[in-house]
Amino acid sequence: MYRRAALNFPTARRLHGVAHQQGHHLRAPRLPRAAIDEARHTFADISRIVPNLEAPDLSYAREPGHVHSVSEKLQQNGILKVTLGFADSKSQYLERLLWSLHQSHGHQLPIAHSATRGWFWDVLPATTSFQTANCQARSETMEEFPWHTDCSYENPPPRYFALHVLQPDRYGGGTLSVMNVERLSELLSPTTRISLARPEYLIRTPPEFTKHPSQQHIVGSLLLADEEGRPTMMRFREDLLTPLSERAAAALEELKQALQGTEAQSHSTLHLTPKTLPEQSIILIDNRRWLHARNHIKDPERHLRRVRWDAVPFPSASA
Ligand SMILES: O=C(O)CCC(=O)C(=O)O
Ligand SMILES: [Fe+2]
Repeated sequence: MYRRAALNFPTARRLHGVAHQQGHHLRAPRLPRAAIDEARHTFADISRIVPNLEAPDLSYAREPGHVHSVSEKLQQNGILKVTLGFADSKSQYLERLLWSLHQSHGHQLPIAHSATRGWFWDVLPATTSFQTANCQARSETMEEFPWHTDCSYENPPPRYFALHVLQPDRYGGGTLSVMNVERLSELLSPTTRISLARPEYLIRTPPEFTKHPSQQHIVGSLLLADEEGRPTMMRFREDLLTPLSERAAAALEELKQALQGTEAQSHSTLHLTPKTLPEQSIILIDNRRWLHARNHIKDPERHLRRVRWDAVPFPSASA
């Protein structure tokens, strides 16, 4: 049976509940302003959910204690921020960190994007020179990206990705938002959760990423439970999906509604503005436990560098 999430951050609902009980025996229950604010903004209190580690210099990428903390936070929270104390225009810290995670914590190394680009991909609006010959990828536009996981069409998809902020958007656009899958799934009906976990979805590969002409899609599920049976993992990118049964279609519809609803906003979403993610910061994310989206870019020089690693199977998939 589905159990309620045992997350280590309080939920707004729980706080509201406590407030209600406390006020019950008072004639005119009045909550201190701060408590109301806290209840309303609990999930949005980014620093409590996204741990921050400092890396004052490049040597930290190989420092066992630091690397251990990165691995541990990724496992616990599925998201963390590293604040670099130095300029790193070539993302050497990330490169070395990924080697360390591979050597000491069993992470698979990234798959190279192409012979010329190696592990890294520049998320940067481009007009003329594209990173894949003559083909503009979505990440080279200024468009918004709706909620998605990265490489949902890959088998196996990467478990983690990181974005190194080289130039935040200076004009208020390009905000990266993240949504916790476990909390999102709490908003879905049990029937929908069961349907989303069935391998009844066709997931197309976008043409610019087709590696083998024979493999232009996979068939699999969208939602996956962890060892304890909690639906904590998802792969999703709406424009690539075709449901293969009626129940799959109905479940997808409910998921789409939930993603657009205000409850998902307050219950499970964080907005990582440049204040949270300034230049020289890196956000590392569990691609299965958090969906992400970004709004329209306003600064043509906004520049993030992306890497994805640790490809592991999303079990219900069948090719
Ligand atoms: O630009 C961003 O903030 C996110 C980009 C992204 O989601 C992607 O490249 O897959
Ligand atoms: Fe993405």
